[in-house]
Amino acid sequence: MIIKKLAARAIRDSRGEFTIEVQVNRSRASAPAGKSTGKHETPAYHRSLKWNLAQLNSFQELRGLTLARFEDLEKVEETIRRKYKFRDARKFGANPLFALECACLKEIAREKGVPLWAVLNDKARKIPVPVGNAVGGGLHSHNRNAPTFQEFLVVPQARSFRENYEIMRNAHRWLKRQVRARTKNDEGAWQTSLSEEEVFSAMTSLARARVGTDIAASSFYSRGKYVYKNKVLRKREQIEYVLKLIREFKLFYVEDPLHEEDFEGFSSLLSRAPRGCMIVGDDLTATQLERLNRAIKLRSINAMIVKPNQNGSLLELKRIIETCKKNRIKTILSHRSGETLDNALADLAVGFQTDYIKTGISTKWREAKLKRLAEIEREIVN
Ligand code: 2PG
Ligand code: MG
Repeated sequence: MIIKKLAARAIRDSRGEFTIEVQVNRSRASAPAGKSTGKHETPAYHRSLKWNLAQLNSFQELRGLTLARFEDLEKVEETIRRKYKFRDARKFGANPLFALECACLKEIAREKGVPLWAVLNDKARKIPVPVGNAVGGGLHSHNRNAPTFQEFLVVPQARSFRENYEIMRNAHRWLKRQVRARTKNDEGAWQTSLSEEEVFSAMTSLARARVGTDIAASSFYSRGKYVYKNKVLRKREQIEYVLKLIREFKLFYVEDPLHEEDFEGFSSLLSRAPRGCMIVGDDLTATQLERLNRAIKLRSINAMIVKPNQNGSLLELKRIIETCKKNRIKTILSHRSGETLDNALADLAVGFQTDYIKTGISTKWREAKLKRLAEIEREIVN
């Protein structure tokens, strides 16, 4: 594939905010946007969205590049480094870099007549298990009385993706009444006024699914304490509280139980958590290899969220996922709370063979990824 046409434009995401879409020849890709962003994420843009759009629209040096496989993204990154004298292409901005690289991969796939996942790994056979956000609180909620925890997650237990999707949809439907919800939040999860414990309690009766949560603890951590609606906990108390919830509600998946700098707190929690319970880093690791290496050294996590636009470079994403696999850390490829209709996340999860994919359950932005996963399952089986 030779880059002939390169264009970038601003489009609106699911929250109605502007984000970037990049077109390479006939393929387009876009980047999502987070709200509960980690402090250590790669900045979304170099100067601004406007600056990155102008740069991409006049980027002559990228035109004429020949790309045939995933590893050729190195040519794209090298061209960016050279033009701007950056030591690292990610300095260009995570969103434009990710959208550009993803559009290149889509165009390679289109020209070859293969699905996108096959450009990453044509031997991929496993469809990741979906982790679906069913009930929400924290920063993603517009309800003042929402629980402090950000996400209440359904982790279905069937063998096939088709069945898993069905389980998640049923759980989402059933939970509406259980949590007395009328509206959905940014990710299509139900908004509720119930407490953390009440939501977990409803979720324990779900059939064929385990229960998870994204505590997103950095979002309510202030001056050394965890500030809830109705209580304030110190670090030690927060660890005890999370352990109590894990035991009482048999939580299978716990993301960001402590704030984003507390590698030690994560390790003491992990060392006391029941076997098989996933202690997941998101804001802690922020999809950065150095932070993953630190988490490995300190045994802080046994699972990690990987968000393409928390990093920007798909080459680096591959290194991160490989490092996780080598160290028996489960991987979860994840959407953002502000999403576009791009469904590439599904192909990336299959291509990278991550263990899980966190995509939400309801609304068209989340369904785009889930429907694509169902389609990939059919492509792989046939
Ligand atoms: C998270 C994400 C996605 P955001 O914290 O895991 O659910 O939120 O995109 O707002 O960072
Ligand atoms: Mg998170």
